[in-house]
Amino acid sequence: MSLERTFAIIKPDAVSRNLQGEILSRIHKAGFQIIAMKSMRLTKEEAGGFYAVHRERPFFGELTDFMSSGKIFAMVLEADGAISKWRETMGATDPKKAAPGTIRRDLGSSIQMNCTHGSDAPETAAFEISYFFSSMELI
Ligand code: 3AN
Repeated sequence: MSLERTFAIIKPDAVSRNLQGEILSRIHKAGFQIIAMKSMRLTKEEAGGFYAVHRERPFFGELTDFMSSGKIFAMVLEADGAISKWRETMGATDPKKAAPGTIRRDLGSSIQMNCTHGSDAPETAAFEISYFFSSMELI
């Protein structure tokens, strides 16, 4: 497997519950390097641009309200096979269906409030990283 970068978010539900330390610890234990990280609060429009692929989905309004409801931590993670490795570390979208020991199973409360985001493919990782970080922040 080759060295790869993925994009991750610690979502507002996790930040409001002060779970960022616990999640960062799991990121390090899983073997990722944190290449870049910033905390910020998205506007609804910025959240909509990020989740543009979901624009037609019935939950889009709810999703963008939630993602702009509080602070997030946006990160770029690096590891061998980082994209699939981070999705395995997070677990399935629905915490009830996520494997034991994953972030979403252990800490998530619903499909929406599932603590973390991770890119699902190299193309989405490239788009998502560039949506949040400039090339100078990724050195
Ligand atoms: P994942 O984040 O696991 O890749 P996606 O891309 O299917 O999942 O969905 C993006 C985000 O949209 C999820 N993380 C979740 O917060 C939200 N979401 C997905 N499905 C639903 C749903 N049925 N109801 C409410 N929110 C949803």
